[in-house]
Amino acid sequence: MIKTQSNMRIIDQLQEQNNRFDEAIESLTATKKSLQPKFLYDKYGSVLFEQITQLEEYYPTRTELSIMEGSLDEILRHISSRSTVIEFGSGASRKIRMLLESGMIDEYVPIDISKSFLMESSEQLSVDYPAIQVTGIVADYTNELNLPKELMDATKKKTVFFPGSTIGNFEKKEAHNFLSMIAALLSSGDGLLIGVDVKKAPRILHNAYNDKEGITAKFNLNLLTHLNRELGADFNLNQFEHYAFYNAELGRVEMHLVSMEEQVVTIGNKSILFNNHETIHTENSYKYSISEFQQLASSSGFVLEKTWTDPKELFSLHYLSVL
Ligand code: AVJ
Repeated sequence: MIKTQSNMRIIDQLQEQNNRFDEAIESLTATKKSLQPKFLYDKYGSVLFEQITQLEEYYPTRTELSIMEGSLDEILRHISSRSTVIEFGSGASRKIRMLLESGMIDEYVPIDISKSFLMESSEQLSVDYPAIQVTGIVADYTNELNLPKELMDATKKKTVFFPGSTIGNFEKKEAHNFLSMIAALLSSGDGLLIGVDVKKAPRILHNAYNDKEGITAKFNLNLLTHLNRELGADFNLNQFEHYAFYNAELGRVEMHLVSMEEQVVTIGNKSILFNNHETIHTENSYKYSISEFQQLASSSGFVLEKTWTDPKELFSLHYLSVL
């Protein structure tokens, strides 16, 4: 456990998982090559994602923030005072500040896979909000998650905050399982505040994942740098190209890395053959119409309290509770 401020602690659950790259090797040696999007988030990947959120073409972050600003009082009315807020994939923690400002929250639990990023933002928040206990957890929440016992106290009101449409990274079935897991974690009267990207014109979606400056391409390619460093792989970044498109039939943006020649990549004692133009599928970003998401939420054990959206219905924010 790491402590720098008296109201801050970091619990690292990732350290124990020394096999956390086994999945990467397994999915790279499958017939259809893929890599889980969580491997996008090393330190530099988290920085690049922050840059993506500032891009003109990337509407989700800006739109979600504007929805939150416009309806903040109403959102806060759903959150019980003196409650604990647990955030999955906290990243730079910009949105959470709007909730912490309210003075209603006495414990904040950010959970993120990027340790250095989590430590920095937890430290800053504990300085800025000395009355709030900040418990940062370094973990891969797509695998099993063990929250500290005292957090599981059912008498303590809890709100889970899952912004940014990260739920879109999950397959439909997995999204259902993940939401059900959160519902099971909560007690009667607790809630989930979740941001979900909405289906829209393919051109807008296409541009959001194919920005002019090429930041999304860098973000995608950095995954290979991450594997080179962590696994001693020898991916040559000049021989792979970013490719992202909207798959309308499946309602998702797909991100791939395309091998631009026939080549062999070595990872440890494994040699992986890439055909020319063969791709590694690195991310899915599912989009949900508002009613599709509402149905998913109620089938996962939640009761819909309220949905907020922006005037163009680009993005949606939902407050769900458990009975
Ligand atoms: C963090 C998963 C919500 O899917 O839009 C941004 C990640 N990938 N640009 C998304 C991402 C490419 C982002 N999520």
